[in-house]
Amino acid sequence: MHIRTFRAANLQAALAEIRSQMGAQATVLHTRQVRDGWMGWLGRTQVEVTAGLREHSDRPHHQRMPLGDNALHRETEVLRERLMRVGVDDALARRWSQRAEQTLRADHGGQTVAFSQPALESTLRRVVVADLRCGPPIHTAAGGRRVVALVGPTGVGKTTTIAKLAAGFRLQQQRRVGLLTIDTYRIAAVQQLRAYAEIMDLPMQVVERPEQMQDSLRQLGDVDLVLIDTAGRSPNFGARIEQLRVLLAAANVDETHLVLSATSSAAATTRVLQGFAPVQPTATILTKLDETEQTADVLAALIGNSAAPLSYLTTGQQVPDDIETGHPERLVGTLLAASATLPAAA
Ligand SMILES: Nc1nc2c(ncn2[C@@H]2O[C@H](COP(=O)(O)OP(=O)(O)OP(=O)(O)O)[C@@H](O)[C@H]2O)c(=O)[nH]1
Ligand SMILES: [Mg+2]
Repeated sequence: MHIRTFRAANLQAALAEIRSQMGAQATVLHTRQVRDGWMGWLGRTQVEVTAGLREHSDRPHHQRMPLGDNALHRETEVLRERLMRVGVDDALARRWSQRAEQTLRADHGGQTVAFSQPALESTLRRVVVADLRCGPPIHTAAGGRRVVALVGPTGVGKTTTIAKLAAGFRLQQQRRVGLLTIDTYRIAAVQQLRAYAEIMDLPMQVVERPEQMQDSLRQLGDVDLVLIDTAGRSPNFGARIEQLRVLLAAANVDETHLVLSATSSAAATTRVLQGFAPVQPTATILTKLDETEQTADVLAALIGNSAAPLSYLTTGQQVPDDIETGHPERLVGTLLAASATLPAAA
């Protein structure tokens, strides 16, 4: 296979260059945004596209996915390029846009289809929604105690999200909520949670060792929901993850929500999902959606790693307001809105 890398001001220009130099049978292997200039400073953003051209002997002709695929409708091709411009990788952009086209055709059951970006966008939402699992929010019942832990890397918003959840359950659903922290590494971490407990008048316990857990849970009293805050862990330190697993097992947790920041790269998100697998997360919380319009990376990592269903999304620092239950439409909407603000494909 011949492989070449092209840089251009935008994806359209790069694709045109690839077509003219390698022909319509070239396949896009990889795209990324790069900056020229010294160490990326003071430079312009450019698109770097790596394209390949297979030899005749590489694989049968009918398996090729040529760049100028006639199989896709022109508008579908535009949608695919929009998705790639906001960071969706080539394979996923192709799969999503193809399925959006197929869904649109199926909707019309053999009738003539009016292809347009809005029509394709609305079927794309359904395609992505089917890929991205969303789960129910925490279920509490008066009189039945639910124990829920939030785990994840440092600084992703675990404690803030616990405060939002506690306020929502206490103030809106009139549930009795208790807080418990096993984050005893930093005094400030305990104080941070204690401040919320005091403002909301909630019982709180601090647990250092697994053998203290059951006693501390009892001391929280007759609560409907226990929210457990944990120390941020690097997914690379298996021993720390194991300590966490043992503490959560001692609490007999009903649900473990893995907290991820929407601002993380696909590779970092994948590392977190894999590193935290031993604690067997039952749900995923995506935070800091207000800080980024680029949700492609995190969406691809969630789908690619079959992450536990999305339970909540958080959208700012304000306690208790900036939290919503997980719904994929918001994430897809963000993705499409970002792609709409970029120059339209020719
Ligand atoms: N923009 C934005 N900031 C958030 C959001 N959630 C939390 N934060 C901020 O992120 C920072 C870290 O939040 P914490 O709740 O302390 O994070 P943590 O995961 O408990 O951190 P460690 O306990 O140190 O691991 C704080 O400044 C929060 O206000 C969010 O949805 N959007
Ligand atoms: Mg914390």
